[in-house]
Amino acid sequence: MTERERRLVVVSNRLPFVLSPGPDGGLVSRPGSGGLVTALLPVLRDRGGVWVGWPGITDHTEAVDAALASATGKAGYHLAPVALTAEDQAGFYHGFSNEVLWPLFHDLQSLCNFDPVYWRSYCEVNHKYAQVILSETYKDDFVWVHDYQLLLLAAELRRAGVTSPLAFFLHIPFPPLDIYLKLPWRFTLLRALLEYDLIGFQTLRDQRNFMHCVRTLIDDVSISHRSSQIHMPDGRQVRVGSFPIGIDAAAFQRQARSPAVIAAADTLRAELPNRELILGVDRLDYTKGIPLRLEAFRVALRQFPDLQERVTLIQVVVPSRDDIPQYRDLKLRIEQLVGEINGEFTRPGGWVPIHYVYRALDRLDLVAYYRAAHIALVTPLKDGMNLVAKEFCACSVDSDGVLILSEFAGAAAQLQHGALLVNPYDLEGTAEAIHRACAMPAAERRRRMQLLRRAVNRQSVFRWVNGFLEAAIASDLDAFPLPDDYLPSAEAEHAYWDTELA
Ligand code: GDG
Repeated sequence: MTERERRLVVVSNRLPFVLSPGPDGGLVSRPGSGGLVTALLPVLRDRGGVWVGWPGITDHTEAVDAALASATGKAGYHLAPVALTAEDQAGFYHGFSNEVLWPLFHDLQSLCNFDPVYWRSYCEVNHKYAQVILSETYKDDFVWVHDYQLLLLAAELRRAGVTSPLAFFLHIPFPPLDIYLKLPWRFTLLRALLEYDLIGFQTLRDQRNFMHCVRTLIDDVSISHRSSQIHMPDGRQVRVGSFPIGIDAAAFQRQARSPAVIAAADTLRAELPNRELILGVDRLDYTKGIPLRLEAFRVALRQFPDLQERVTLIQVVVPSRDDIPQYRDLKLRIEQLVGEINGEFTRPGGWVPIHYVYRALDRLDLVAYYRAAHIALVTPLKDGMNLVAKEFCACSVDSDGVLILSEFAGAAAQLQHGALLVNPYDLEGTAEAIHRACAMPAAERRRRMQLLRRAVNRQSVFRWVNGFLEAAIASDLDAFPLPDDYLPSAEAEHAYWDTELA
């Protein structure tokens, strides 16, 4: 391709579009406009941009190309699909990404399946993404790669001769050295990451873990500037930073105040009158700590009988990765616990302690749950950030909600002053936090929630994009300016994960 104005090239596992069968036998596309897409859209449109990713369908047919061509027209930026076979998906995505990197990076190495076949598939598929980038981009485009599925992409691009700046953001945690060391491909992977020019993490915790691994495992580099620059033997500098992702808080707030949400939230509260509503919303994932949360809730009901008939836990679990055995087992464990707890405490008057919802909600219903809930129980065992915690705060427009948050969620770094922090492994500690939240005086709720809402508003997803791109510019002499009208947009209507990075 010939040279022209530098564009932004976003690369993620999935394209921000969902393709599904249309009425005429073809495919129709539904855009994703969740937080990340909403925030990147102005930049992609202004500079001209490309989004590279898998379209979500393994049979790559002309119908896929046609649906994407039409989606490109509507999106205002170019969609470049990476064609993956079912075998690729099995080895690269379900295998190496979700049975090796996902559990390992969440400190759960006993759940890892270090199958060498998975690793080979991961290498091959990263190569495929690189091929699409090479054919779809110009020499000076700025490439921003997202997440753990694409750790090797920069190394693949460098091998093909790419010299332009490459940036990477990891949405999940980076593990401590002693856990990272378990990875059979630890040196190759770390060296590959060092082919990026800017590496962004969610929190300082992750950044420090990464630097500790580099310092210990890579002997021909030197580290300076308070651990934020790595000097490579070939003279290159790799910059490292933490960029906590945010949400489009204004859009959530606006929707939480809409008549449709108010009506739906009123209905929810009316169906469960005089109850303190505690909400959990999670993808079906063992990192989210759902079984321990349910156990903590059981301990709370046993140790604080005043909570009985006063609280209802609404636990929404959104189906995810159910072709992986651990996820199927997790679902059974959750259902068993819900059954046990409801069996133990349900009373003839109609009180059922846990309302269990196993499906994806549409955005309006999700926001209505956030608005109706008095308490959010967000207790992951480890989480890169956790957007549910932030969305709950944005939707608590009357400032009367209480956030109970795991200290192992990345979000705890920003929300620690307003939230009740808990160790999710400490059942009695979490039970006490539930009791404390239920008994919390209105003035304290308000004070805490106002702190939380300020933090969530301040650290929006727009600020995140801005901060990341500014850091990228600093490592690059050619400026990559943001559009003048870079502002939060009004809409973010679709599910976040199923259209973006899942
Ligand atoms: C990864 C990292 C990091 C949930 N239920 C429904 C629904 N959701 C939306 C929420 C939220 C998103 O899904 C979940 O985001 P999380 O951050 O909580 O978790 P992951 O999916 O694991 O995301 C995480 C994130 O990347 C971003 O960097 O924070 O740590 O693991 O936005 O609103 N959306 C709809 N229906 C539901 O039922 N529509």
